[in-house]
Amino acid sequence: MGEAERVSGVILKNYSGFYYVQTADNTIYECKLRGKIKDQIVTGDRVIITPLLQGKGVLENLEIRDNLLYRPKIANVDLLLIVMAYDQPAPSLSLLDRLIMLANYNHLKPIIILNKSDLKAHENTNLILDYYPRAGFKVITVSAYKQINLNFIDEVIKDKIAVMAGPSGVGKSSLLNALSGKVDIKTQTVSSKIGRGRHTTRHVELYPLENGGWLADTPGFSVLDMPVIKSFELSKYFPDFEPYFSRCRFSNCLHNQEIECGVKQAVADGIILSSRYQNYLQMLQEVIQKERCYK
Ligand SMILES: Nc1nc2c(ncn2[C@@H]2O[C@H](COP(=O)(O)OP(=O)(O)OP(=O)(O)O)[C@@H](O)[C@H]2O)c(=O)[nH]1
Ligand SMILES: [Mg+2]
Ligand SMILES: [Zn+2]
Repeated sequence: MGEAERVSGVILKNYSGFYYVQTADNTIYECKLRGKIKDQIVTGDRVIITPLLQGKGVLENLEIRDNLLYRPKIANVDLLLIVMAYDQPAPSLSLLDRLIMLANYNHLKPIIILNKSDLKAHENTNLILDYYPRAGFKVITVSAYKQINLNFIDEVIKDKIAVMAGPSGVGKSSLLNALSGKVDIKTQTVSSKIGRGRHTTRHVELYPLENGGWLADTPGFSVLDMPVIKSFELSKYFPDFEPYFSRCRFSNCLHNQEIECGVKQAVADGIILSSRYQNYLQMLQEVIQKERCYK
């Protein structure tokens, strides 16, 4: 018998010494590492394997990564699905704006998912529905519970790797269950939660979706600290502010105390959502503090 064909695949998870690799024909192989590989292999990595009998395989090589997120540790992520609920819990605009900033900083495309569309919209939900699509963000309203509009999420994820982020109880695990159809991921009722930071979901695993593409249910960006950047760079991660930069008098305007600021004018004119600008100022303070520490 000749040498087995090598094929490429994606790491779905790494569990007790085995790597679970999905190949183009949708087979999942349980792989051991070929001894010589030195790189750490993480979920999302594209790899080359040699399939053996009975779903086993040998992981031969790691292909070049597009990117690597550290928390959770996952490679080649394209999209950040920022999940909020119509209500229960009410959407947090500050968390939303922070996650959008972090997605842009990490070169991930942010997609806003408003789940629980079967409930009456909270006023913050109406603000999101009104402002964010106008500001150039993709907003998808769904109900995991009533299976409404889930195909829109399938369409954006197609052939891409997406991770979810959002507060506890918005329905991330429920969405993954509804989208993947095959896997049973633990969900938890809001009322049974005790305090903050208790997550049902801890491991990093990619779930293949029916139409292609992968979704990870993880605590998402568990670290929401601002990155170490120059304070005047922060606003470049606010794409909806950008059209107004040319009207700022100073080229390194922080859009804070300066006179003649296009961004502040756009807020005053009701073009930029004022909560979004307030959240920018909050993040700016954190960036400035970090800037001082790292000087
Ligand atoms: N009304 C309604 N409730 C939903 C919907 N989707 C999820 N829920 C409920 O919301 C609660 C929380 O859902 P989960 O899927 O556990 O939420 P999660 O975002 O994964 O929460 P963590 O894992 O704690 O981060 C559960 O009681 C779900 O049944 C929906 O579309 N409509
Ligand atoms: Mg969950
Ligand atoms: Zn300005």
